[in-house]
Amino acid sequence: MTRVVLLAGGVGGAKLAHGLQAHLSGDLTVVVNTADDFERHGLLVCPDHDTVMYTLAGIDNRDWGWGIAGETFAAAEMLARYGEETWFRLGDRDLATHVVRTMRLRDGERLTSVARHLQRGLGLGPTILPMSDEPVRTEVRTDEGWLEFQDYFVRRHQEPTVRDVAFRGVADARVTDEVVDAFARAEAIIVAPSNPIVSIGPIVAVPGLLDAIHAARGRGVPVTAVSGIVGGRALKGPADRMLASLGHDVSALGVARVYASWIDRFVLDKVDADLAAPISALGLRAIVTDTIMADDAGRARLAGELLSIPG
Ligand code: FO1
Repeated sequence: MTRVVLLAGGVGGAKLAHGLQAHLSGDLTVVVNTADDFERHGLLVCPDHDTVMYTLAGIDNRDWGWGIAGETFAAAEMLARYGEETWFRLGDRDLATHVVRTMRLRDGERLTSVARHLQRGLGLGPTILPMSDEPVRTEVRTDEGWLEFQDYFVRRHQEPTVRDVAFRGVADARVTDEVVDAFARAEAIIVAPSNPIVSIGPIVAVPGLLDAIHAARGRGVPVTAVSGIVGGRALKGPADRMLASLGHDVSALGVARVYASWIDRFVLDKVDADLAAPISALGLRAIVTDTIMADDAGRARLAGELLSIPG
């Protein structure tokens, strides 16, 4: 069975991880973005990790793309009564994840070790690895000044125009031994159709991570990226507007350009077939297919195609 490392952010990453799990289970390692992580009510919330974890555990809320299915919000109601801000909706079951995580971190455990503990609790087959154990936090510069990521994404509903992006703390972060080992053992590396700027961007900005990818590529391990932009639009989230306001082409070609220096193949949707030639001109192998993961079957289909790209 092919040992695969998937680079993933939130919703798009979770769907492809779920599709790959149908083929791989234990041979799948997901390296997740932690720059969306967020302190809330004294607890550390790791949205991209938790979305992937809940999805692989089969308990994710499919309507929202985050949180746990059948969730209740009794604690949030009580927090509001005490005057706490609850615009970042934390469900009762979800809170248990953040309580255990925060408790263990406070006792000195590394984020990677805590993540593995939570995953074992949910009986996960695949491994989800934070991109680093040190904190990295995305901030976006808008006409209202710099905003923390969740402030922009949730409280402001992604409405402000993003003029610049920063990954606070990334210079002091470093790739973990577990991530280096996963890339050293990988037989294929896949980049999920996540936001190239604020989901995949922070991951490859962690010192040492791109070195690990280049080392794998030097051993002939192919790096295959899937476009999160289809027909000029992001399937979910602000990636299209963000690419535009940061001066990128809002297309599969624009995404391919962002990744071109460290990937080998680029998978784009059929509606963008005309972009295969300019993407090939970047020195990448362009692969045109149906990249829409509308349901479980679609997730497993796309994952199966990615695992069987010849050469
Ligand atoms: N997104 C929202 O739009 N509204 C929320 O209230 C919200 C709460 C939330 C709680 C836990 C969690 O893991 C994710 C949550 N998200 C919410 C999604 C989150 O902002 C995004 O999933 C990522 O940060 C972007 O990938």
